[in-house]
Amino acid sequence: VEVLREAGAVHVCAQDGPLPVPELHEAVRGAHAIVTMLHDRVDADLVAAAGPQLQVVANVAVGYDNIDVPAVTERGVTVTNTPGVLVDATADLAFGLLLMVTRRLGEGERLLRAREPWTFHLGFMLGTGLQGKTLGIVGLGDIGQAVARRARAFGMNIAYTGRRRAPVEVETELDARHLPLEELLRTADVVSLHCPLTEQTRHLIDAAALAAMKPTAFLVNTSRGPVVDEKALAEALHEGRIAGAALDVFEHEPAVEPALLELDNVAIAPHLGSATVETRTAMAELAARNVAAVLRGAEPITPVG
Ligand code: 8YV
Repeated sequence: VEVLREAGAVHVCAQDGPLPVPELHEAVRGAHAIVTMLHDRVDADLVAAAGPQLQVVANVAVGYDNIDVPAVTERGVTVTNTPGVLVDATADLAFGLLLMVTRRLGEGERLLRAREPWTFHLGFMLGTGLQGKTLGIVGLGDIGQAVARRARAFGMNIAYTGRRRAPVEVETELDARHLPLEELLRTADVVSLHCPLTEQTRHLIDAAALAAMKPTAFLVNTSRGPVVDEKALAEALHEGRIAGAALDVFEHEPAVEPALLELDNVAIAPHLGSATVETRTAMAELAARNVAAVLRGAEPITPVG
């Protein structure tokens, strides 16, 4: 807000979550810039509601599936996002959730908090080790690579799939094998999703994809909920067709498929990927600097589209 105030008058219209569409449209009328978050739908109607003076929409997120980018940019409005600054926080969270499910940390904590009696013995609450296992990454962009680096430090092997091959230096550094999705699903011990949500990736992990995974494998999703068919995932977990899941995002956020909440082999968090003071500050500042750049007629720092 401080950075924005140097560029013009600031109107904070939704501090604690998204506004319903009519209120959002009302709130943006006359704005030259709009700062948005993942649950704000940005489309031709929003641009029309703002008016012809609108110059920039700055999304405080790396993902921008909430924005109809062609519809907005073809009306002469710049769209920006916040890549880079949230890479480490999101990778840390993905790895934390992975450890939480493979080492049964949530389950153990629930047991203690329920004041259940317990006795240590050699077979008590055994989890799954990561050393020597294969991490299959769907989308080896900045966040996927950061997760792979953490996995290497834990002794894991890296395989990945994606539309494009990663640069040779990245493949070499991570000793990463490029595989078709189907083969990655069949061979990985952990499948971690780091792709954007697009029409091609919606329900990429459906019942058939889950059936292709090993029964001992874990699924990690810190990308976007709709990349996974949540009902199919709940069924696969319930029937023991995969070993567990670690989820930071949900298909119908903020709702969570109730069946997932019943399962002990699911670690869940409420979309906390980038939620550190340092990272959210950096994201907010980058969004504000994008707005300031466009309003003074300069190139945006991180444009989209
Ligand atoms: C954001 C995210 O905090 O950057 C993204 O795409 O999912 C999160 O890091 C969230 O989207 C808020 O807009």
